[in-house]
Amino acid sequence: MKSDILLIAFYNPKALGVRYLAEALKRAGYIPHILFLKEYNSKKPSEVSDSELTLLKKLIDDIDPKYIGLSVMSSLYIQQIIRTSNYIRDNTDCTIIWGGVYSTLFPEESLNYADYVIRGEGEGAIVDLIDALSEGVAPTNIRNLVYKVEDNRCVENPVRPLVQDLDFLGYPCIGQPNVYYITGNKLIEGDPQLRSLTYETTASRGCPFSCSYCSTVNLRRIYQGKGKYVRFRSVDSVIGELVEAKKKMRRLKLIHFWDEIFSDEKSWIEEFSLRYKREVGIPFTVWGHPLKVNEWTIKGLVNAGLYRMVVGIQSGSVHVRKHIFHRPESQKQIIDSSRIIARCGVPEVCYDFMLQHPFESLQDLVDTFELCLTLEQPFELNLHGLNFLPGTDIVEIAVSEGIFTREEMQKHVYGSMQDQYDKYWGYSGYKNESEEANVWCTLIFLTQFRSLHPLLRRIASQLEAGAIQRTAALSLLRKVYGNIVNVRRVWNKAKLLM
Ligand code: B12
Ligand code: SF4
Repeated sequence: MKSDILLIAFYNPKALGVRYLAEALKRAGYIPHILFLKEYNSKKPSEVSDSELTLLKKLIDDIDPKYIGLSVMSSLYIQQIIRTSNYIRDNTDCTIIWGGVYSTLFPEESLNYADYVIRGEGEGAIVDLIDALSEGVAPTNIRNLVYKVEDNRCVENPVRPLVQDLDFLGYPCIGQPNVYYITGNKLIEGDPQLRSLTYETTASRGCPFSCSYCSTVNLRRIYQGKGKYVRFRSVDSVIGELVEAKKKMRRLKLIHFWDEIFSDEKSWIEEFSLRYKREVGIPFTVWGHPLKVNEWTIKGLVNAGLYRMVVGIQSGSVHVRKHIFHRPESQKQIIDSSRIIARCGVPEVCYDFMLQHPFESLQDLVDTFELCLTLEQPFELNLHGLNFLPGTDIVEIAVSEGIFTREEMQKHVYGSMQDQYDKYWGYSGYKNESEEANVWCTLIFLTQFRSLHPLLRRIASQLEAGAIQRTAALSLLRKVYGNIVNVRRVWNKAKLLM
């Protein structure tokens, strides 16, 4: 019988990457086990505890795998992965393989902790690697593989072409045997997905845009000349997966499409909206981009059951968007897209902004405020800070503009998990400490309430004329309306569940 392999995903019991890898390994005759280590917490994830590591050791002893694959998706919790990986190395004889976005972008650093690194899409490479190792063959010719040779030199094999026919990969595994979840100092057997109210999937891979703060651009560069980067599954495959998920998940209430940007391809949307409504019929959410919004697509999606759309705008300042974030959309295109979304009746719309980063002047905040006043209501705002992800173009911009030295930047991108999440949500760290900047952020936050617009305009013009604001009163207003936002969110969720 072919040997067992344990795949570990961190801070995300839904992780699609390991579920696709498990499917590929299963097809090749292996017995994949999946461990989801730690729950997903978008604001305050806790560190991997000693007793969670002990549970991991016990699990490894029980399964007795030869190979352990770690999915290293984000640099934000890289310290936790290193700690876990070192623990496995010190306490077992297993061969350690790292893969995922971080390992793809930083294979050499990853090899400090792993025996092998697989770059890019891993379905084909992991099967080839385990086949070779099991047969005692040197894996040196395997594409996507990165490994060390005797003089400690790191060899990076070329990546194989991108899988063009995504349907060929099948569906990400759910509800299979041999799935475990360690979180809150407990080990729970069984796939946590089966108990969830939501199912997550992607109908495509890749994104056509090139935002400077996003690792997607770096991934695309690695795959230059290796086939089309943005690829779509067939509608048939997506619907087939969702119908199966619906059968397995008795409590299923909502589907999240995790495509970086959801399709706007006319014939695809036409077929999808017809079949989704008929065969799946569960509300769903998508991520969108102002340049991918058109009346025809959004109407089709609403008709199919689109419940919530999150659209990245990131800044109302043309300068920040164009020159810092490398986002090509104009002010008019953003406003037009918000009108289309409103006209099509998307039930929940959320606009995403990254504020209070070191590139932002007060005028940029004023521009964001003005833009938010113009966006078609109703909408929610998701305001957060900027994470400098290692290797992204914005890191180079920050260094070349003298905002940070390379050493300071290193500290930022490899800061502790909590520090990084605080920078993302609390804007701390790079925070523009000026009282005025904070007031503008409060005004921006409040634009999601149309009834406040006359008051906000009055305060803004006083502010622009140099008048001092009663900041205590404003922060109280923000608190009150912040609570309203929270209650509205819970209420909407409750409505959906009912
Ligand atoms: C969906 C998504 C999410 C989802 C789910 C995250 C997840 N881990 O599954 C949600 C919304 C929860 C999310 C949250 C976050 N995300 Co996110 N997310 C994505 C997105 C758009 C797609 C990921 C996906 O599901 N792809 C489809 C699957 C099939 O592909 P895959 O996961 O890459 O897996 C393949 C390969 O990587 C490889 N592989 C993966 N694991 C392994 C393991 C082994 C052993 C091997 C051999 C191979 C291998 O093989 C897989 C199959 O081909 C990516 C963008 C991107 N292009 O990847 C960002 C991305 C991964 N996210 C990112 C970030 C920063 C985050 C957050 C930290 C944001 C925040 N500040 O809170 C959190 C972290 C959450 C978490 N615990 O991972 C960054 C990571 C970059 C970095 N350097 O850190 C990315 C790249 C986007 C970006 N901004 O650049 N995210
Ligand atoms: S649109 Fe989103 S996924 Fe695409 S490059 Fe920009 S931030 Fe990344």
